[in-house]
Amino acid sequence: MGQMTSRKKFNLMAYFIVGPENTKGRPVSSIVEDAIESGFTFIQIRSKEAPASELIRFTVEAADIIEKLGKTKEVTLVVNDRLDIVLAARKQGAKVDGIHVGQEDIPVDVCREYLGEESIIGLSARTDELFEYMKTVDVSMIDYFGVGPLRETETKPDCGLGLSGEIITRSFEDIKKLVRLSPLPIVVGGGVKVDDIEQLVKVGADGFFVVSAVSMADNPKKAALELVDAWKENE
Ligand code: TZP
Ligand code: MG
Repeated sequence: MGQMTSRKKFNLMAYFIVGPENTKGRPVSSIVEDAIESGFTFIQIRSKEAPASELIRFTVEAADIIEKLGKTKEVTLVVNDRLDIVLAARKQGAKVDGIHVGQEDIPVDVCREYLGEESIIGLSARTDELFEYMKTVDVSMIDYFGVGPLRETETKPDCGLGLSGEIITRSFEDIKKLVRLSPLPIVVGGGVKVDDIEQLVKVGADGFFVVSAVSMADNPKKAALELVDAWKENE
């Protein structure tokens, strides 16, 4: 109603999450470049180990790559959890589009206040009582949901941890239901491999997210291309 602000456009189709702990020692920036050249549409810098100075550098480098490849309109760049890193990278002139947070992280209204109305804010949808949550959550501050895990994953062993300590994975049937219920676009990940892509398209997900399927591959560029092609072939 009379909103004067406009959110940046974004495409969740092929969403790559990466940090230095995921690359088998290869530079984060070169794998980010591989993913983008292969058609990935969304990049998230995520590290639970790297110091702030490195996180800022990875973020600035990713923004530079997106610009160099002429894809500032097609590719969205966010940082996991760290509002401070987004602000610091922006201060260095990098085009960082926003942040991805979990339920336990810095609140989305604080992110929105500091990042501004145009920024993209993603939220990991909660594991317990997910269906009820999707129907009732206040989505006024956020732009998309991250949903998972499709399978248990070593990349984030606690992903999907339910209240009684068990890992709750999401079936394709669950995702189909969530797509119907969710007031926002959803990107699905956690253990996703190329063979899952066809079904993710079929159940109506807006995109898939991966870490290891690209970052741990012997040939990340080729692995990224296979994932993107699989999506496009089934769309
Ligand atoms: N958030 C939910 S699962 C996950 C993250 C960051 C890790 C997914 O990693 P992988 O290697 O694609 O299973
Ligand atoms: Mg988090």
